[in-house]
Amino acid sequence: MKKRALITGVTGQDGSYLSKLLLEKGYEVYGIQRRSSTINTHRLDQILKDRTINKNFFLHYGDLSDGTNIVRLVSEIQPDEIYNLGAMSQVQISSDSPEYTANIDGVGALRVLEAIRICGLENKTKFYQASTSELFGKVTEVPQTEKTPFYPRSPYGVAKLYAHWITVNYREMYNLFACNGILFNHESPIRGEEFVTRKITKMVAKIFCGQQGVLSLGNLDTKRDWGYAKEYVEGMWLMLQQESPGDFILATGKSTSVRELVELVFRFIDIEIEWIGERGSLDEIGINKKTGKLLVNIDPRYYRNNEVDLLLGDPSKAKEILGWEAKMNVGELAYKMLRSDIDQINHNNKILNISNRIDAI
Ligand code: NAP
Ligand code: F7E
Repeated sequence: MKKRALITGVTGQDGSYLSKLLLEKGYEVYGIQRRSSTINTHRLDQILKDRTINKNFFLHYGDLSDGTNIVRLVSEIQPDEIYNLGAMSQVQISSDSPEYTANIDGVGALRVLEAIRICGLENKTKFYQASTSELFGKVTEVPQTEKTPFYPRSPYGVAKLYAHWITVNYREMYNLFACNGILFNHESPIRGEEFVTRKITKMVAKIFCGQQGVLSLGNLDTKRDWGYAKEYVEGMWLMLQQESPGDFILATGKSTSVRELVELVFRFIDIEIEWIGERGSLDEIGINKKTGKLLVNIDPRYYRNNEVDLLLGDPSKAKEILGWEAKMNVGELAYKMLRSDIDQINHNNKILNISNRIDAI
């Protein structure tokens, strides 16, 4: 019998990488897809077209706000593993839709956990919750470990805090094999375009391909621990393969500011950014040092009221127990994303020479 995995959020960045990984491992993968008026399965195209694996891949319509739908799917599929990746995942937008975010990102996790109980699958189904470094928010120590106190700074962080603790509670109350993966930022060429890494690589790709554009950003001096999503989904799977359940940080252990990332990505296309104006002010701009052309400006719309200034994870526990370690550094990751964005718009086959530059960060 093939193992069966059920994935909420299957159409997202992680859902796509995780589906591929599990299919390669011989699983039957069942994904919950939201009905939408436009096609939302583009990240799954590769899988859907690949006949060697798509026969084990099944999409079902559903929504984390719909408890009866979740119960029915869990009852029909009888999954060995559930990965709860579905979420309204944009931190800033969670302030515009706090109640919706609480319902999906917080109570959504409870609905899945209850579905396992209602279906009597406590001894069969293992549960993974997509927890987040946003729980640390206004950090109380650096680097953050599994023992660092939480201090979320957004409706997203608070909703995920509920999901995190209800997962721990179901583990302790019902002996469920339930794990929280406290994942630090992880990115890829299929990262949503509203996240800062992809926003940067997409605009730099446009500029490289001769299109006009200025990169409008918010706070340049926040720092994130950025890793590669494809490696992180392997960590999710490893958590559910252990003898006993637990909570694990996945991170690279290195932090980079948005400003450094901007400089790095422009350097890949041979542009040196010079910053002009008061550092951290709304008037600060980034220009091409050689030509004086405006390339970066600050747009207050992207500033956050409750900014999370610094995230830096300590992945020692994952290394020790799971044997998991991030391999790709932020330079290689940014290059990979830029290369992919250029390939999507570039038809004149310019070659990017980035030798030595990845090491520059
Ligand atoms: P993502 O690309 O934004 O994907 C989110 C997924 O959730 C999409 O498939 C989305 O469907 C689905 N979804 C949204 N609302 C839903 C609802 N009401 N019911 C069911 N599904 C819904 O996010 P990601 O980067 O893959 O992240 C995966 C998970 O890890 C999320 O829970 C996120 O909060 C968490 N996380 C991410 C990171 C990171 O750096 N990437 C770090 C820590 C934790 P549509 O495609 O239809 O929108
Ligand atoms: O912002 C700053 C912004 O939106 C990163 C989600 O996957 O990771 C992600 O959340 C930083 C922040 O990701 C812009 O203020 C500056 O400090 O790419 P982001 P995030 O908020 O860290 C966590 C771990 C998750 O769990 C989330 O689901 O960049 N920043 N200027 C900007 N950010 C954006 N989006 N756009 C800007 O123009």
